[in-house]
Amino acid sequence: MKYSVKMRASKNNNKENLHIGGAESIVDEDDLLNIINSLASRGLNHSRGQADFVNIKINKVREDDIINIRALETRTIEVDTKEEGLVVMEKLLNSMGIEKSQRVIDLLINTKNMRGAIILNILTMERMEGDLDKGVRVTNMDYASRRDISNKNHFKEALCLATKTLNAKAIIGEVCISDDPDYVTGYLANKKEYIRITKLKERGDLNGGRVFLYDPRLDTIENTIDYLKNQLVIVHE
Ligand code: WAQ
Ligand code: MG
Ligand code: MG
Ligand code: MG
Repeated sequence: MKYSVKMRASKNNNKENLHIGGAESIVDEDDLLNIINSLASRGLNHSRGQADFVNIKINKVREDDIINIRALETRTIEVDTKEEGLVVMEKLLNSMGIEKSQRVIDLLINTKNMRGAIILNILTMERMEGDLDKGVRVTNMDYASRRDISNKNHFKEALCLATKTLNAKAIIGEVCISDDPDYVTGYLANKKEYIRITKLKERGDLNGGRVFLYDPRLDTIENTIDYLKNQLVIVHE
């Protein structure tokens, strides 16, 4: 028996509910209480301050509904400046056959305050995510191996998300910049690898986002969004 456990934490900010963090796991029954503990403490003592609300949702899942996939290969490209990092990203996009790579980058670096990702049609350069403020959130994924999730591990969590995302038939690439002001390493993923680029923004910058590159010839947008949101995926390293 396996369970999906999801945590989200928020703060009160002038009566507004401000999201400060979230995390999730897919675990065996034996690990369930430990994971609830780790996620609760992660939510309560978040790096963006103490939470006012922590919501933990537990769902039993059917093993037959889970697909198992191998993590993308990873490599790192070291750069000294954000400008250099963005040039590396542009060249990688060009090498993937993306003609309007500069437009992909403009969209990425101007994104802020979205909870989910932009889905960009690579033929028309139209946004496909429907809710343009929120974007599409990829969820229902985890690693096969046990790990300590009481603190955020940017790299591991992003690799898990990218592995699930790039396994969608029609998603051929992803670019990402963290919205955390102290985390300047971002990445580009394609069907084969997850390429870390060590500087894509200046320290202190609160902007960040994700753009998924969608090829409409490979699958419908409905199937693609349904897969990203709902398919249970376990990633093997
Ligand atoms: N699904 C879709 N989009 C998301 C999700 C999600 N589950 N979570 C976050 N986003 C979008 C949203 O627009 C955020 O503002 C943006 O991505 C960045 O999210 O190898 O920390 O959680 O070291 O800040 C990269 C690690 C870390 C690079 C990325 O993203 C490396 C990171 P954050
Ligand atoms: Mg976040
Ligand atoms: Mg995240
Ligand atoms: Mg963040």
